[in-house]
Amino acid sequence: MRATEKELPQHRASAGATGSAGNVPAGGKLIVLTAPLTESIDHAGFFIQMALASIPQWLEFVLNKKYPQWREVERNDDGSAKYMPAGVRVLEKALLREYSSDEVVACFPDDLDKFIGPNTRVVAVSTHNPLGVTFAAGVYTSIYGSSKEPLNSIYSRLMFDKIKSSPYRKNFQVVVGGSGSWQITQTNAAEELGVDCVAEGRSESTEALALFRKAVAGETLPRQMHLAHPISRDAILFPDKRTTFGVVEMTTGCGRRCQFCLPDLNPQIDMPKARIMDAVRANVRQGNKVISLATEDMFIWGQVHTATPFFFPNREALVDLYTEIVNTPGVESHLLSHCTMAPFVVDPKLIQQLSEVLLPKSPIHLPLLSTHPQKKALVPLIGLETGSVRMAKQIMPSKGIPFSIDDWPSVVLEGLRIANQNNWFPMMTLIIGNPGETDEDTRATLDLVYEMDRRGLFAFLVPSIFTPLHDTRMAHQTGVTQTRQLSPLQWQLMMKCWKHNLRPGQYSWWGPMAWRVGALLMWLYRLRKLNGPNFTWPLMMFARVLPEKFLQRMGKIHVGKPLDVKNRRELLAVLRPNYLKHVRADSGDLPEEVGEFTSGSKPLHVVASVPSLRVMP
Ligand code: B12
Ligand code: SF4
Repeated sequence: MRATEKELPQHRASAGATGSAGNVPAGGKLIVLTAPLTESIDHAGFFIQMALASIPQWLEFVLNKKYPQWREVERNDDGSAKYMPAGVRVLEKALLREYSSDEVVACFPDDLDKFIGPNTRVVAVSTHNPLGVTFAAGVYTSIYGSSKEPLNSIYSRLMFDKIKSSPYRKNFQVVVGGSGSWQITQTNAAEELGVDCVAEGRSESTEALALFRKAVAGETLPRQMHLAHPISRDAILFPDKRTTFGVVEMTTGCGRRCQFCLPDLNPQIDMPKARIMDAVRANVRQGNKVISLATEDMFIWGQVHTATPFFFPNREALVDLYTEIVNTPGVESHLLSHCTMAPFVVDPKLIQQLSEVLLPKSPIHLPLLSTHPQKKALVPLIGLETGSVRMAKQIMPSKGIPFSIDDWPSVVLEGLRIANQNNWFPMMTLIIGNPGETDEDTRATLDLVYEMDRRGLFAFLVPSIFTPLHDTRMAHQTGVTQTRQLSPLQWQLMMKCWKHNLRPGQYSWWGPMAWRVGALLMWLYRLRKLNGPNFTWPLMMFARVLPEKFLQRMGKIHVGKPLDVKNRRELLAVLRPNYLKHVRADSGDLPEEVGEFTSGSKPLHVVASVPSLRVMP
């Protein structure tokens, strides 16, 4: 049973006394916010967090060797965290509408003891991927390990154990939120982790404040709760404290309506430029040198709810926003988050202009790929998902709009050509084992990957196993659930992607040999037992034990066949007139007859020029 408010010490009365961490009240803080260490660290770029989310514990030594200081975090004078994931910061801001800054603190898990005291009523945890059961994360640990849990999950559990074992545990309730909180409900892990309430949704909502009020009053919280998403730009809160990687929200929602996608279910909102800039400046003021705008698709910003469809990017607005961000004094580097492929084909000039603005501030160097004088590169995350048009029609019919999904492979290859020409080398995710996926679908995706290689195009291909995300349109569908269920072709696709990723490394004399020997040793030592017989020949292909043509003749692999691909001009030529009118004439390749299309008997005059010159406020 929980203590009632009467039994609890008066938290406000204790605000003056100081405890062990700087000016922390001896009775602890009323509301303590935290997030797993592996989601809060702010150095070495995005990749380190993605690695922590994907590798098992026994491979931690690799990270320790490469980044010996990865666990070292910075604190403010009072012991609170200098930076925290953006989700924690927004929650903190939401709470500060009702509670004073003496009552709320955001700290790293190691410092929880300093802030949790007899006065503490809520410990609120923000999670991104606490149990590693999401796509791309779980799959790699299960390929490599007996422990199926990625490092991220190990560190999350350590944090939950620490909260659970607090001597004041009976005085407070544990609330978990954030984009990964669903993993706790879906795996029924709340009790084991000591979580009282999983609150999914946004902390700006009135429900969120009501929830905290209840917890502060000592009332028992519901096990699960939904917090509404703001529907207007003005209702979104922007943190004025430093965020991990300088993450500042740029948009919510997407609009392309992929069936498996969770963020797409949120309202499509693009944030006002002035508020984005305030958050950028706040980060810089507090010592952040890196900024990253969080979005599902950066290209919709400036084109949400305008007269132009959102899939025709607002070139001027985007270039203006990014120019101002990277030119903000103190911003030394800028990282891209997510985007989509079709805009590369729609407006190559935008890509060229953004490259000029963003490349000098990109911290990513790809010496073997980039033509930039300092070998800088831009690496946004883009969903490729499948090369099979049949499968794409089922799971993501609007992924390539304004282009038809029938042209998806062409959109991917043309988009990637334009990207690579401008030193963008995206990280592209693929889903393996979609519900109803046939060998023919996997062959089609392999054809696309082989075609990339044939054309000398490059993206980091990150295959993952289909994970039904709760509430999505595919939430109740089942595909492949374990790596052992993968067919030989699905394994080949997985290994072909990784072979493709290593292509730049093959230019060195030692690269091919190191990978070949390493892969074979791993297979002999562990992987053949873990992953079963379907893994064997794809591994041999990856390790280049035998030439691919030879393996094909043996009937062990499928060597992708050349694809008949439309170029940009051909893609534009089949665009619907009401879409074509939004394509910018200065980006070239427009059909000759543009300007006069015939719609029935009536000629329709089309200005293929500036779709929208709206620059965002
Ligand atoms: C930036 C980002 C990253 C960055 C930085 C992450 C960081 N630690 O700051 C990087 C690239 C490192 C990253 C990595 C990964 N990411 Co990520 N990432 C994002 C992105 C684009 C923005 C996140 C963000 O900061 N949003 C802005 C803040 C304000 O929103 P928020 O966190 O959701 O917080 C709000 C609410 O959730 C709520 N809230 C948050 N915490 C709490 C706590 C409580 C108690 C309450 C009540 C409410 C609450 O209030 C906030 C505001 O209202 C999102 C997509 C998106 N648009 O959300 C994907 C996203 C969250 N990532 C995703 C994934 C899959 C990953 C990886 C697993 C990918 C991988 N395989 O490597 C890793 C995991 C990393 C890790 N350490 O766990 C998925 C999550 C899917 C899931 N969990 O089921 C998303 C949704 C992308 C997608 N399209 O699918 N990511
Ligand atoms: S394009 Fe990406 S963010 Fe948009 S709906 Fe599809 S998967 Fe979701």
